[in-house]
Amino acid sequence: MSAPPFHKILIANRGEIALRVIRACRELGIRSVAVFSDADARAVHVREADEAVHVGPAPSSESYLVGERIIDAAKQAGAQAIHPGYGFLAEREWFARAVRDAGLVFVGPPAEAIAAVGSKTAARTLAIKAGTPVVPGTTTALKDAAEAGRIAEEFGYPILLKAVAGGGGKGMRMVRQKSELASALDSARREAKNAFGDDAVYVEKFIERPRHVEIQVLGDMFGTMVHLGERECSVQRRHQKMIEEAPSVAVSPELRTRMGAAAVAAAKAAGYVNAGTCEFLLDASGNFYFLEMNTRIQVEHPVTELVTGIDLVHWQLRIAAGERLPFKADIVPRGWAIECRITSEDTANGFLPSTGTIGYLHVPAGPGIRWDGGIEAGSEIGLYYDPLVGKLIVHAASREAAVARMHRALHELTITGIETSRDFHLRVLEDSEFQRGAIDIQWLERRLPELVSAKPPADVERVAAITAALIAERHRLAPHRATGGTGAAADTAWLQAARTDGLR
Ligand code: MV4
Repeated sequence: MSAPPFHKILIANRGEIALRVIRACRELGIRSVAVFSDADARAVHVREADEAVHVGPAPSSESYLVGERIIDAAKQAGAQAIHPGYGFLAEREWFARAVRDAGLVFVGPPAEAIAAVGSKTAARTLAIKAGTPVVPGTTTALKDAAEAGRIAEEFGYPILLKAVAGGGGKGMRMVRQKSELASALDSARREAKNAFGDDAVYVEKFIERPRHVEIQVLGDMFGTMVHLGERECSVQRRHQKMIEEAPSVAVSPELRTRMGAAAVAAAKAAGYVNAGTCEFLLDASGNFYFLEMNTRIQVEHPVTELVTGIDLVHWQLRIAAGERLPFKADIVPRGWAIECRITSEDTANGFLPSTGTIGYLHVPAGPGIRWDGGIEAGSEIGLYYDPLVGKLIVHAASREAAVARMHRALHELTITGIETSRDFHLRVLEDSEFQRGAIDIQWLERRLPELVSAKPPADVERVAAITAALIAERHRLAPHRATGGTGAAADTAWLQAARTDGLR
């Protein structure tokens, strides 16, 4: 085995991504240091790491977001580098700089590259210079509504007002006609100021019903930059992706080559190093437009790993340690991968966060299955952090086979103690439009009412009815006996179901 890139690193994150990085460390012979808050003292990532350092109380603003504490923990543990995962401190320019100033390696791009694409107008300017197509619009902040009006006339309505410091849809307003412009500008500014402390707003032409397609890039310190193809991320709700796949039904090999070259050019222009993602909108005519660059490992990175055979977290670590990328020819995706984000949300009740203790966890297995999770039986799911409890990822020879495999895997997945998005994902996979790949960024929200009220297949109801009858029978024979693990509340619900079904 070749020498490890580092001997010890600290992982400034929690949950599934912390575990993902810990696993990569173990494979590469690197010692891992976890950090944890009060709420995570018994979390899986803490147990699986070689060492763990407590960094504060449950709220992330007092623990996972306190850069100084985390850097101190790294120094105290003798770590050489910090992997930020995604979220938390991953895309904070000041953190990347502080890590470097502390004499440690930030496993990610240089602070300067984070800054270069952090401003959306600066990123657009860079992309244009690199020859990467961007959405028609401005590259400077708007002065006032009059200027916005002139620009809107030039590009034609509808337009989108976007926060210069933005990303993820905050501070974004669609304007269909001139009369709405002034008030939309006010509210976009207010929201941008609140979210980013900067009320600068610019204009883009609104692209109707596009897909969200992103390109994974990987660059080393010696100027080599490659793309690893696209991910289709259109299935999302309120800017939260739910299902991602690689490749995309809308991307031909020829389009992949062009989008890949455009992404590589934009990333090079930003002085980018390490793993990054260029987000594009792809319209129904096959035109693509650069939106923004994400300077982190993304939640959905596994679908790219499965179709390319390249371990992105391994390469993040090797690049950060100064290794050269060995890839020469273009990487061609093999087969099809799909990821479902399993969240602790009650999809039948407006996706309300669900809390509780995991009672039982059965993870699917068999051909082509990967589970990137951060929970186990006994894990407490609270309200302090993101509702993502795990990612179910499948790989198969074709899209059709991958859809069938994901359905089979979701069927096997059992999580008790909390509500999860598992059943909702099953309904999406059964949808004929999804099965045809006829999706765009509004598809899920358009279909949400039917998908959340869809009945489970008949066999599930039959099994439930039989179970209700058995529980009712057991209750009648021994009403005083303990309920045997299903819990008193659950038994009451089943008994009621049995009664209403006339199964007594
Ligand atoms: C757009 C757009 C349509 N036209 N820009 C949303 C978040 C941010 N990343 C950019 N976003 C959009 N920008 C133009 N000119 C539509 C969206 C958008 C979107 C983009 C990707 C994934 C999901 C989305 C959901 C709603 C709107």
